Amino acid sequence: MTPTADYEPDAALVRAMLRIRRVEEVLADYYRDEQQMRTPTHFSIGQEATAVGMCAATRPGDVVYTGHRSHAPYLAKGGDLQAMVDELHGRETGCAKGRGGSIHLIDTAVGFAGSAAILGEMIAVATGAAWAFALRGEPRVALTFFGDGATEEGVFAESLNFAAVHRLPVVFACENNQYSISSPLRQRQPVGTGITERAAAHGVHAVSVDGNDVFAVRDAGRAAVRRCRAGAGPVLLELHTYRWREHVGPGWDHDHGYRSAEEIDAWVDRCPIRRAADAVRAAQPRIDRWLREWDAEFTAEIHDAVRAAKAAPWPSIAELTRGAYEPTAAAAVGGERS
Ligand SMILES: Cc1ncc(C[n+]2csc(CCOP(=O)(O)OP(=O)(O)O)c2C)c(N)n1
Repeated sequence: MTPTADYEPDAALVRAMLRIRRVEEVLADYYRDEQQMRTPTHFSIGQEATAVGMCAATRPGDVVYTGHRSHAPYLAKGGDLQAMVDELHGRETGCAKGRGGSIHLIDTAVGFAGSAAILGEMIAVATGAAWAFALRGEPRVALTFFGDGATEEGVFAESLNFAAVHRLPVVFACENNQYSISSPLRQRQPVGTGITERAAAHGVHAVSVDGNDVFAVRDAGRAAVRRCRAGAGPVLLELHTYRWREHVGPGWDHDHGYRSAEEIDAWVDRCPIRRAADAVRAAQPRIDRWLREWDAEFTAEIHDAVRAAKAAPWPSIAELTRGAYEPTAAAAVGGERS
């Protein structure tokens, strides 16, 4: 892949979003057609600006955590594509050695510290990482992504409280796509009690941002990260965006009944990639040619990665069970029960 440094910074963000879009779209097709990826898979198609804008605001020493919607932040932070695709195929060469699947991505070499399936879990883990940075006096920031649904877990309130009390360098990036699976936010929370307001009530500096505007996200992310590094305490950014595909899996869900086809189409019209390309076109007239070239480059890259993943070795049973639990301990538990 051509280093993004070869393009000026704004175009590099368009490129990063397009790469995630193309990777996920091609993966979705394979997932549907071949059934080779035996892992629940939550795509971020339509939400690319949140991951790309926020990760662009971080430095290499900063760490990023996410929940189940993990591919986009993993790739935006520089996670290894082949290791992710291998992981989705359950291979030994996967970033979690084939044990974790889509929801358990990790690439510590680039600061992608991990993703996990338990809703809200990584909010606490990121807060803990930020606490460690603060205790050691390291000028590092922890960034955690989560959805609007995760803000309804108790751990969200506990983490914000702890981070505010200790003025921790943690950025809470809430990707508010309005739905927790099929439940709309407007039916889950009383009118007038937004996520930004709830964060502010915990003493956390909170800002509402257009999450489909990658430049607005990057700028808000930079301000948040700067604030954290200056010791001014945590920041929550509520990034308003929208998931185009079904909650989990590769398909569209216009006919599932919990949201209208018109609503989905209206958000597709607010495509973050097209908006960003439109914004840079005046200063960068070559953007349309680049988009075509990048599209071909990323399409080839992801097809190659899937081919390589299918040829990669499966983990051995010994490797898969190593560290999971000790058979002797399991036998002892079984013995007690009988
Ligand atoms: C503790 C816990 N409860 C329930 C679930 C099941 N679950 C998985 S994703 C999800 C909805 C998440 O919605 P949101 O946080 O808004 O993220 P989004 O999927 O919209 O990105 C739920 C309820 C879970 N994984 N963990």
